[in-house]
Amino acid sequence: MDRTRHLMLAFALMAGGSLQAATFAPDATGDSVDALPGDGLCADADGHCSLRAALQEANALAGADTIMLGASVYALTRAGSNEDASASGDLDVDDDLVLQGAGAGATIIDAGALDRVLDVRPAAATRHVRIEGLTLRNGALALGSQPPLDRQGAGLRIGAGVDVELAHVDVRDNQLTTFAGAAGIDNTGCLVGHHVRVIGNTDPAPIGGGSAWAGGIATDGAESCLVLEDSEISDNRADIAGALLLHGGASATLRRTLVADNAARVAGAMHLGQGGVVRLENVTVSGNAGNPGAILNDDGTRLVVVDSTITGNHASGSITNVGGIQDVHGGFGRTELTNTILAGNGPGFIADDCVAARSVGGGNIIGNSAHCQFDAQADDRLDVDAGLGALADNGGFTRTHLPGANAIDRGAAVCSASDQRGVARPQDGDGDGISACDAGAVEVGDLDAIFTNGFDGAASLRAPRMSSTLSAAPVGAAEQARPQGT
Ligand SMILES: [Ca+2]
Ligand SMILES: [Ca+2]
Ligand SMILES: [Ca+2]
Ligand SMILES: [Ca+2]
Repeated sequence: MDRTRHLMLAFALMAGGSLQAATFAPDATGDSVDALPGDGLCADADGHCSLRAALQEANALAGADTIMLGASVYALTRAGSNEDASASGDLDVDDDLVLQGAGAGATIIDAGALDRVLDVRPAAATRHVRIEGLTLRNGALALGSQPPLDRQGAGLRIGAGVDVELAHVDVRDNQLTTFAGAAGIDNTGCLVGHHVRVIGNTDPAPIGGGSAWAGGIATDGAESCLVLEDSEISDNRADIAGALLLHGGASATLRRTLVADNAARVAGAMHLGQGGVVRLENVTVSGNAGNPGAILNDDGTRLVVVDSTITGNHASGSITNVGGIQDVHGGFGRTELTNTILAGNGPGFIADDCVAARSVGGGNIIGNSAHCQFDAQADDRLDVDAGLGALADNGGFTRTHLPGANAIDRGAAVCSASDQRGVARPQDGDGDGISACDAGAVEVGDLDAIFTNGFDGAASLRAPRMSSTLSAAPVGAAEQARPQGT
């Protein structure tokens, strides 16, 4: 974009009044600063509009502006962390904004390990920021680089009072070596996302030798919120929680989401504490390693797990209490399971799959109920083989485990409207002509004959049928019909 067009955008802004939104489309991938923030002109000293210059301008102009990024790598090269006006280091967002890329695989903002990538500053009044179709990667925050309360979120930090929507955004390969906070996303505002992937964010120190609290996402405070749908949190690593840390009374909801292969000294996947309500619905928690391997429900949080699969999580370290879910409340705890498979976790010195949980809606499979203190309903199935397949692409946005005969059409009386992949529930998965809920995050139907061809678990149980509701509603259509970002 030439200088004239930048100027025309500025005139359009002024002609429409001070609150009319401006749109900036950077024409340069270099990391130059704006020559005069606030003049409505995205232009560096050479007349080019960079991402940083566009952001400086958008911050300076009142109202919700839009920055449109093309399919390029936008590398941050201006060293100087702990600066909050987008002049150096990370990119600071200090006003309502839409930041739109050309897709997570195409538009990449790379911090080159010189600071965090993106910092959405706290706001006294509610602020709305929408980020779509891009990747935030290679942020790095190191010990001593920031004041004590400013050491968080190497990929993305969301300040208090800000609503951030993420759509088709990857936050990956960010590193945090400081005390507290998360390597990937640190959130004290309200984060709502769909098709978000938080992958490979780590404290680079060995497990047990590091100090970053969360690998993937940390959410702090009763005023915060976190809702993720059709998303993935995987391969993250830190000290307290590999994937997700909730504290200070924070609540969260994950739907149709995969949490896999995260690791920590404490909770391999999730550490939940200090109150709040955490809801997992059509979620797979698989292959995480820590103590416990999957989820530590600590200190007053209510954990509601519905239509989910929690398997293959490993108790690791010098003390290995529980492989799956550990609720420290004891007795029957504050962990509530409905139509969920909790199996194949361990080994744990106390228990393999769980300590202290109650069945609410029934239909659960507990693979090893020994020492589980599980408060069961009549239709829960204890100490049976869930027959789970390997974590694999079975359709939908995220990988899943297909269930076996003990789960298919033998779940709870009531389940959610679709499974983790977006396949409608319930289906007739056992071929007896009656549709019934399957336990766990996957509802088996005719479509799975495609994915399980030759797999002798679930597929062999199903008699051929002439038609099904699934054939009329393939995964893609179901995905498009789903409400998003709510
Ligand atoms: Ca603005
Ligand atoms: Ca900065
Ligand atoms: Ca079924
Ligand atoms: Ca059936």
